[in-house]
Amino acid sequence: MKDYEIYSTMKVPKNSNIIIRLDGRKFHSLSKALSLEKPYDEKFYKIISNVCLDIFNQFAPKFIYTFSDEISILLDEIPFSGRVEKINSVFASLASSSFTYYLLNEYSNEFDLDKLSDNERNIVFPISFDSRIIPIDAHHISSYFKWRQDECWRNCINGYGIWALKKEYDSEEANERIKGLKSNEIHDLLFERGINLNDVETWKKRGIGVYKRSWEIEGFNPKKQVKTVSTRSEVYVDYELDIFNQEFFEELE
Ligand SMILES: Nc1nc2c(ncn2[C@@H]2O[C@H](COP(=O)(O)OP(=O)(O)OP(=O)(O)O)[C@@H](O)[C@H]2O)c(=O)[nH]1
Ligand SMILES: [Mg+2]
Repeated sequence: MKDYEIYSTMKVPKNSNIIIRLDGRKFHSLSKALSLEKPYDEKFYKIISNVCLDIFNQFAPKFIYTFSDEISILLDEIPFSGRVEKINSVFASLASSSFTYYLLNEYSNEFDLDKLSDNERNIVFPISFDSRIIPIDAHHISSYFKWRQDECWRNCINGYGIWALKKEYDSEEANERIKGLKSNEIHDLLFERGINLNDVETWKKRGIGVYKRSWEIEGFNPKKQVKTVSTRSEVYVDYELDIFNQEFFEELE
């Protein structure tokens, strides 16, 4: 019967870096059921950041990047002997259970989960994510993340634009109007309504990164009477990312 498991031998290319991209399933409906704040809900982003930290702690990837309901994970050491089915299923289920855990245990009061109707509850629980694997050579890593970061920025402009228009028009008309506008026109529209995207928090415009950073600490050994230098490191959640460039990825530990 083992012969029927025809995908089980499918593996990612040897010696390749991979990026795993997870995306929340039906998060548009989830955001409605939970009445997430628009265009950005800080509680939601705290949950997603915690999910990224759980992934980081279990798999020690090189870098994780998140915005909206998607998470990209850069791995230079490939788990599960590179088995595609195993990697996709484990990462998707880890994100799903982690998200559900934080939503139920840490943030249940903030989202008033007790007040959900049965219908809303069925939409929200259980949470699921999909997963895909992107094998990538070292030269294209920064282009990949720049691509996602550009999407994050587009999302930000559109998110604020539609949020502003929905204050003046019904949903259908607001959606219709935003479709016909270029980025700079949405900028102007927002500016006329007192919103300057330059002043919006960096994480909304450029996303959130999770990675390891280390620094040196100078001390003194009194027995030997010499100065000492030791290295400390921590997993860092970066809400102030720069626009991605090649150097950023070369410097990752
Ligand atoms: N209100 C609000 N909604 C958010 C926020 N972050 C993400 N979302 C929602 O998450 C959705 C993510 O987009 P998609 O992945 O395309 O939508 P989806 O419903 O998850 O669709 P599938 O991934 O195909 O299942 C957005 O459309 C928003 O509705 C937030 O901070 N506030
Ligand atoms: Mg989604």
